[in-house]
Amino acid sequence: MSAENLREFFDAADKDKNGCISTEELLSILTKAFDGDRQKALSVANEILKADVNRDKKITWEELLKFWSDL
Ligand SMILES: [Ca+2]
Ligand SMILES: [Ca+2]
Repeated sequence: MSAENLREFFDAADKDKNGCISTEELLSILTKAFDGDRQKALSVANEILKADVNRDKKITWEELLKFWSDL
């Protein structure tokens, strides 16, 4: 995945456009991506939430980009 794809994912996930992805926003986009499979969405969300380094349950673009470039 390129940084551009990542940005698209971020913008799509950040529905209220407040500059960060909340746990709910993350679950909502993942559940949709996995055709309503909430179990799968939850397990992927748990992986992505590792990007939340300051543990405020929100992922900023900086956090996501850092997480992605460290993979
Ligand atoms: Ca948001
Ligand atoms: Ca955070």
